[in-house]
Amino acid sequence: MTRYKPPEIESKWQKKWLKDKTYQAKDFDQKPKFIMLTEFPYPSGDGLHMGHVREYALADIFARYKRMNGYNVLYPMGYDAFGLPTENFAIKNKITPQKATEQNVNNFQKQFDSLGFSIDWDRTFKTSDPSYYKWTQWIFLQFLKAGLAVKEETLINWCPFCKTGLANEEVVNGRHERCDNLVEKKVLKQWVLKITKYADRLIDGLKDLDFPSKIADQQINWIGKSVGASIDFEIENHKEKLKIFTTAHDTIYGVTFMVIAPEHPLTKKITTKEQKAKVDNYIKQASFKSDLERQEESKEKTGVFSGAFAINPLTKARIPIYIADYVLMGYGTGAIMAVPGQDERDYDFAKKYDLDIVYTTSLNKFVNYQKEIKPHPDKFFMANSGEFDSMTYKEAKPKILKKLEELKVGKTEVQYRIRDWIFSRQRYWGEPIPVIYCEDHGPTPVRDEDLPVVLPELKDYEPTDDGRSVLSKVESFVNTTCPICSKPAKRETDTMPNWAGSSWYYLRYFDSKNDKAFADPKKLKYWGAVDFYLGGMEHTTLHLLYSRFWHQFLYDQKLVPTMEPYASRRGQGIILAADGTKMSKSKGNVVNPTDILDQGYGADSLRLAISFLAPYDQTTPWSPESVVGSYRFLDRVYRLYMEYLNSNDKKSDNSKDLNRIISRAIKKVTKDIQDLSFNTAIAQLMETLNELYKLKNNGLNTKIWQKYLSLYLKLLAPFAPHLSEELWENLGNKDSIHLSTWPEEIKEIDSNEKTKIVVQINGKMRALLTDLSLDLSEQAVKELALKDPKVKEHLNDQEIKKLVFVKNRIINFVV
Ligand code: ANZ
Repeated sequence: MTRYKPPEIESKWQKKWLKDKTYQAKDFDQKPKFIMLTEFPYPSGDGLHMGHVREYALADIFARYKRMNGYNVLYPMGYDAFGLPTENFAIKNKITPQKATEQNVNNFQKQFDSLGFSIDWDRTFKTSDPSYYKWTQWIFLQFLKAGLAVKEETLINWCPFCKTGLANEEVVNGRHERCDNLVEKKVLKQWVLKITKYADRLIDGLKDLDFPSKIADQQINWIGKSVGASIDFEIENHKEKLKIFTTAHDTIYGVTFMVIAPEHPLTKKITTKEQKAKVDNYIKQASFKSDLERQEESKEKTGVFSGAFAINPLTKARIPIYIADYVLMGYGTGAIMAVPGQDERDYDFAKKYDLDIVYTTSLNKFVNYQKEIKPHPDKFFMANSGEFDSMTYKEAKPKILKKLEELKVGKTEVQYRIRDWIFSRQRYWGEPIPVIYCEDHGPTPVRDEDLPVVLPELKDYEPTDDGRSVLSKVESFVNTTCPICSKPAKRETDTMPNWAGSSWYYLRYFDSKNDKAFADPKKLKYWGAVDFYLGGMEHTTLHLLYSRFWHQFLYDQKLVPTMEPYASRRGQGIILAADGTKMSKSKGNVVNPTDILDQGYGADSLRLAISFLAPYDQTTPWSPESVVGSYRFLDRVYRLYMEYLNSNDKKSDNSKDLNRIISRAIKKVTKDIQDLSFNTAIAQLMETLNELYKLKNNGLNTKIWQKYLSLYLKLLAPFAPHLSEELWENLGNKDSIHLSTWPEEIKEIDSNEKTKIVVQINGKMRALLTDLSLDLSEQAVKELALKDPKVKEHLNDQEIKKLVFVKNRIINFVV
């Protein structure tokens, strides 16, 4: 008997699928469409890793399942090719990023081809293809024309190692998420995208989406909407007002000092001569700390008196203004009113610098506003608060706001934690920002017909130290003419961040070769929103948020038909090394999928193993034995089918048992796939195989087993696509199993199961036959019914003109 040899079987089918375009998604097909999207890989020098394989294998199972259920499935793939890692890889290997990308993509493609995913490769692209980034640039210009892309001088995060500015989202725990180096602050003129204008929409839009609450909450917290008030405090001997943001304006009678951030524009202005030396020194110290360090609750609060005083608009009290780094410049107005009787940080600060504390609840002691009063404003009574004394906080809050409004010193204000998206990068390997500076016309968009602004190939592309991209040194790139007046002008030399190309890539799959538009509107309409987006949890506040923003903007521009890009999102878990730690090259514990294939186990075993490890959304260590286990299982499948194919048994009858086993498997596997419970679906397939093995000892009647072995193969098909296709062909099928239909539930024949049948005469119920075996024939039921006394009575020997029979349910005599 032949042996199961995965490499042979797999390469045979991989070639055939590609040639036959088995997984081609068809534009405008009559079938309902289904888009299975996964995050496209960054083509790094390391190739596909196990995390990729998990993500793409899980998505592939679902895509195949949907295809067999009659959907026009689009499972696309491309390459997110621009960005820092490739540039750094190229520098290290002394090649150009263009060359590095080509090499890496070829390598990835080989791996992809050997894994047998049901991807429609006709739609693929790289974000670094000029034919693609032409449209990234074009979309940027739509932002520019709508006033949502602007150049601003701002304090930004700067990675001194990568020599580029960064977005807030790219800074994790004070470090650059790509290279893990500490981030500095730097003032630079930068392009920013006004994502803050979409803050409310990005929160509201989540309501209609099928996102796990963990993902939705992370986005909501990141946006950080906070409704409060802004209040202007007069500053003694100064014209300027000190504007603060508070969510606790009802504590205003308890304000005993003010705090402004060291970077606040008023800091230098209001500091008195006597305090100047101390303040300057403090500002310098603060500049070395990250926002994170400054906000750490446990850290001892530090600060310095400015020498200036503010006036409380309600009590007219004279209150000292301090400079302290626990107040951040990047939030609210960069200044606060401090209420040490109700705020912990303010309390610690007051204790340290011996400042007054006023308690404004009737309890006359420290009560935490955020934790206690805010959730139960009706349970606390005001005190030391003038005319508002003895009201509850709930009553007083709107009244105090009204008073502040009447005095024209305060108003309702909404603040967001999210910042505008810093969009300039001072690195080479990205999309050039398509703007031209003309002396007469200022920053001017490149004309549509002149797009793309092609990134010139450079030998020397390493980043510079002067805060400008290396492109600024390339005269042939920089010098151009103004699109309006044709006078000599200069190009913008900053490039876009890595997140630009991935903010709209899914739309390009609908029409990846279009050179007239980013996609044909009719195709955009046909495909609509992504039905299911599987990806990494780490992208929740980066790519996933950015692309929702771009999509909402495109919707506002009437360029896409749906308000949101992704109808449904799930996050898959991370694969750890076998010892439970993160896989990393430095630790030498990285498992390479190609090695597993090279050992001869095959892609089917690898896919099965990785889907069987744990529920799809759980972080789980890799287990090397699992591939061996999966291989053994598939080998047993193979041997069973070979034995069947060689059998010439025509007598034995296992049909009842086969029916029972397979009908249960259909039910369970179908439900599990729908619930994304792939590991239990696989467990069921293994169990079913064991049952089939037991049964085969009673014979392998070729007439009976053909049907059930076909059904079993269909259930196995999404998980082990190569082997199931091979055996399907062996069973005599011409067309691909992956284009066949998913098994419908078949009725379980259980010899012990009983049923009842209603007996009607001319449509009226006359008797009920109980305790009958399942699936009795018409003749058998008729005979039983005619013996029933009630039926006899009502029939009264009349001639039976017609008989209506519904199996297991009704028999009706028409007389
Ligand atoms: C007075 C007060 C009294 C406050 C009280 C709280 C409790 P959320 O909810 O996160 O928006 N705040 C405002 N701007 C700040 C900044 N730039 N740096 C640090 N802290 C800042 O928090 C709003 C509260 O955070 C504001 O309300 C302000 O302190 C502080 F019993 O004002 B509160």
